[in-house]
Amino acid sequence: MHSNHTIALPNRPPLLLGPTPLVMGILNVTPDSFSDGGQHDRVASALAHARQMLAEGADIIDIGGESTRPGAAPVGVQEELDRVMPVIDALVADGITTPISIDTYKPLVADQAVQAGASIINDVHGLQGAPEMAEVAALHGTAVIAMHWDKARDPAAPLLGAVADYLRRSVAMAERAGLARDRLIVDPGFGFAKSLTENYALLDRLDELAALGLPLLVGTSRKSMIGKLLGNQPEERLAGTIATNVLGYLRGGHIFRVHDVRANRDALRVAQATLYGPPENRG
Ligand code: 7PM
Repeated sequence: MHSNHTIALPNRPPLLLGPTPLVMGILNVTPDSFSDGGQHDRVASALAHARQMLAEGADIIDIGGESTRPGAAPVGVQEELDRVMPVIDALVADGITTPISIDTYKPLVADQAVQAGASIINDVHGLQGAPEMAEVAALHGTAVIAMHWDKARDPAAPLLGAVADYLRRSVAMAERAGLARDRLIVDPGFGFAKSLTENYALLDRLDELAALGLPLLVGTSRKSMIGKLLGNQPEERLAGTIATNVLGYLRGGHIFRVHDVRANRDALRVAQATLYGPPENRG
């Protein structure tokens, strides 16, 4: 059911991906999140949120300066750096050794974040937005999450083939820059230029992407594919999120990007026990 992968990371033990699901906790660093007390308060609340997600069992912390959101106003490089760098510095100063991923499509932000201690680049442009991105990853030997987001996709072409072809191009871009394909994780990009029907078809057919031979990340947490179905607000989408993640796991997913770490992790552990037996029977 789950393919096994060892993903090397700079200055860290490798990520081991296979039957045991990994949970990536989302750490949003935005001007309006949590605090109006200025820079110091913002960093302090981000650090507290990261510590909480680690206590809840997060395996990776994903830091995003919200430059990458569909429909959001683009954020400048300096603004994005001002948001994310103090938080990465604070996590490192705090002695956190859990791998940090940087959610950015900007090579300069990725480069700075990795130099400060991030070991994974989470690129919603799948290395296809800027040729320098694959070079930054290759230079530092980071892992890369290549997500599918094709705003120019032909809506008449079959979705699964289009996503797989796009991700194969991401792999080719990585290899051309000297980044080995065994450092890549792929992600179908739920909610990114896809209809509701397409998002659910992608989830149901996630197993078909296993043909790429790479580990799969699932990012559905609190997204509108759940809210449109249930008619609820983002904070009310945990049950729906868990359903998508358990199904994504059943279809071969390895990493689950979530806001609510504990509940998703609990659900995924139960799913793992169902497929592979409880820990006492697994050796
Ligand atoms: C507004 C719209 C705010 C969309 C936030 C979002 C993914 C990601 C995001 C994903 C990977 C969110 C998204 N989604 N990175 N970054 N995969 N790899 O809901 O699905 O978090 S941003």
